Amino acid sequence: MSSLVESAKKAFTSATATEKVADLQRDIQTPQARDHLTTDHGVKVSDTDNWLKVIGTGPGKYNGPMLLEDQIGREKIHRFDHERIPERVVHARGAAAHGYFKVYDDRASKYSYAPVLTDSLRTTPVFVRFSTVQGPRGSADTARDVRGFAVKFYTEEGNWDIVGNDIPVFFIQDAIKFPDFVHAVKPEPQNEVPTGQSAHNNFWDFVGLQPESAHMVMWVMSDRGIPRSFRMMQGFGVNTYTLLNDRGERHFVKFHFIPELGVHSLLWDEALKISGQDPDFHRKDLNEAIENGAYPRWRFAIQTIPEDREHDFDFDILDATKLWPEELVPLEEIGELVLNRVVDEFFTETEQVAFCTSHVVPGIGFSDDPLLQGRNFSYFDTQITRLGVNFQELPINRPICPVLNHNRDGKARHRIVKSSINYWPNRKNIGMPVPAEKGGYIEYAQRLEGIKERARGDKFQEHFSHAQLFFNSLAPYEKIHLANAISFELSHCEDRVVYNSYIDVLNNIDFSLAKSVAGKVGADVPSQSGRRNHGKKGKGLSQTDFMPKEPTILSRRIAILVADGFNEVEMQAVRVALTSAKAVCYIIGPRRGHIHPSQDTGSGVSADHHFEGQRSTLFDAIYIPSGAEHVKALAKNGRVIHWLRETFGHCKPIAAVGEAVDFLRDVVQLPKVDLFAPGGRNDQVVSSYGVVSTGRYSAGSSIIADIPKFEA
Ligand code: HDD
Repeated sequence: MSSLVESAKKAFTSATATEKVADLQRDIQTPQARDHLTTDHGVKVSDTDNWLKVIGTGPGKYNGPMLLEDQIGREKIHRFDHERIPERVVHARGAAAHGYFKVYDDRASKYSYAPVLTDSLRTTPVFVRFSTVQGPRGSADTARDVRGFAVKFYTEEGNWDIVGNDIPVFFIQDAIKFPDFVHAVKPEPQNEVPTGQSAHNNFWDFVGLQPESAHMVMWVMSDRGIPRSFRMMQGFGVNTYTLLNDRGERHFVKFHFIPELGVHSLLWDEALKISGQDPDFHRKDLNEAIENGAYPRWRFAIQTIPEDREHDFDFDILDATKLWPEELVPLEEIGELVLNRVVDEFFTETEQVAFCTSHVVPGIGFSDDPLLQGRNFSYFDTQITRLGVNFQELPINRPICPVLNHNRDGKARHRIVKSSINYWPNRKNIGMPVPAEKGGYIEYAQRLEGIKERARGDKFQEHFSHAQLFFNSLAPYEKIHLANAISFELSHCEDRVVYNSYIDVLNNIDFSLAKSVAGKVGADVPSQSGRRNHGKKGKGLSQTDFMPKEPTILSRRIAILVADGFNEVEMQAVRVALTSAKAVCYIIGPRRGHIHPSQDTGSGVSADHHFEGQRSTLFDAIYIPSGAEHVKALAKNGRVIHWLRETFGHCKPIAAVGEAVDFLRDVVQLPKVDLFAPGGRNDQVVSSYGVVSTGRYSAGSSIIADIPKFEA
């Protein structure tokens, strides 16, 4: 490691430092006050506001024509004209962060000799980019969609990329179908509608005719399609990879990331509203959590199958539309992924990061999964279009280990190799660089026999058994959400052929689901089941299987509604209790500015926002302190009443004390108001209810509104 990198590394606190962060310091510029502007060729610029022009010299100064000879003006405009690069053809909208990966011990060494998976003394730097799939760069974060979960591990043996999603299966089995799938889900070609949505004829037409999509469609239409936060999603490598151990044995493997905070979603009504109210909701949430020290964390797990058991299952383990049920192939947790540093510049890091499924390191390999093999071509190719052939030299993409070979030239080459030799073997045969004798990437010697054919294996023909397994495993309210989501989408399809065709697909999964959706969207209601539902359920499919061990409000956003005359002593006590449990509190008042407390209770607070400046959808819970005057003022404000009714409707906790309880019952008219604590005494609020858990995920205390039951 260079001394420059060493010294840059020291500049970081241990919480955020990784070798990659230090490596990036080589390219980070931090302008200081009164630094000079220069051109790109380094010449100081004294005026960047006026183009060089002819100034008339008649009576008074007047503007004459601008002069093309102004090389400074031209450079500024030319550089601007070329600022955009092609956005990703899918997953265009995303947000990313730096962090690290660590394994607990060497238990995975029975599967792999890759040190990143086995050496517990190592901390491997990572860069993780989350994304939506359908929408363009400027689309809203909370669209119903799959979320990308792409992890770049900067290992000492080279970069390893897991380019995964928040859903463990995929829409298609064979990479050759990807362009059709993407054309179908993207906005329609004649009018470029809709943006950031799959609710249109072409998508449902395609998936209706392509039953291999059935399983994945169930996941996307479930609550998984509208996560509360990137930090509350699972990540999956999706494809089947392989691990090679030092005895030369090979295992098939699936990769999983399990969020520490549990798996949580928005409600559809929230997601729709947030799309307009704060389209950057998820990217802000990621940064807010990291900046508040609530570092997003995932446990990393693997599922492995020894090579000789490949054909032991009633599904093909290389089929990406199938999962490996945990009952058959248990998860082994071997490490953790932590994100602890926001990016410094969006374009150079988040936009220019280039993931390739083909980037693996010794000890990790591919399988014959036909989706993965196609992906291994596609990603490298797409990066050349987006970023140029030297994309791996860009700071965010370059490995932390040495890179040296005889690849040369191409657009935007940065590295300068000082050598007369750019081929192998060479007459001098003196090295610089030679093939590695040890530690090189070794392909597994796989025995193959078969007939060259455009076809798919027999087990690739069955499409509904895992879709049924997923559906059966959902909690009753999750099933309702799923049926409502499909009904929403199909009601945006005008073509009767399209929505009728999808009812046939649903009827192969579950008769009652098909009937309920058909009834809603005006399709032909099936009179009998298309296929018997096998009735089996699986572990780890419902989000309810991922509750954190202890209920937590870590990083949850809590709005404290106040008006002049609130009880500050009580409010501050509750706020301290909430923030010490690591929730993030915001004061919302009638104006952004000073809010006066009731007499003798304090000196007042400064509101972070006013009632019209935010919406309830952007918070996980609300707390209203006591105070007669303040409650009277809140009661006169229609927006406040809307905040509270909406919060209640979205099944979120509402805490109220003293007069605020009566206000909720009499003015806001929330049902079940008898469940609110009579409250009022500060010690009661703080000591008994110091930790206000978010009710949707774990029933809280009696100052929290009851959670309405989901009913069909
Ligand atoms: Fe893909 C991007 C995930 C199938 C071709 N894909 C992309 C990204 C993610 C995934 C997370 C964004 C990476 C980033 O943040 O830059 N893709 C998946 C998963 C798949 C999958 C989990 C199924 C298992 N993808 C898939 C297939 C193909 C592609 C079958 C082509 C044959 N994907 C691409 C791409 C993208 C991409 C066109 C667009 C931008 C990019 O690669 O860098 O090459």
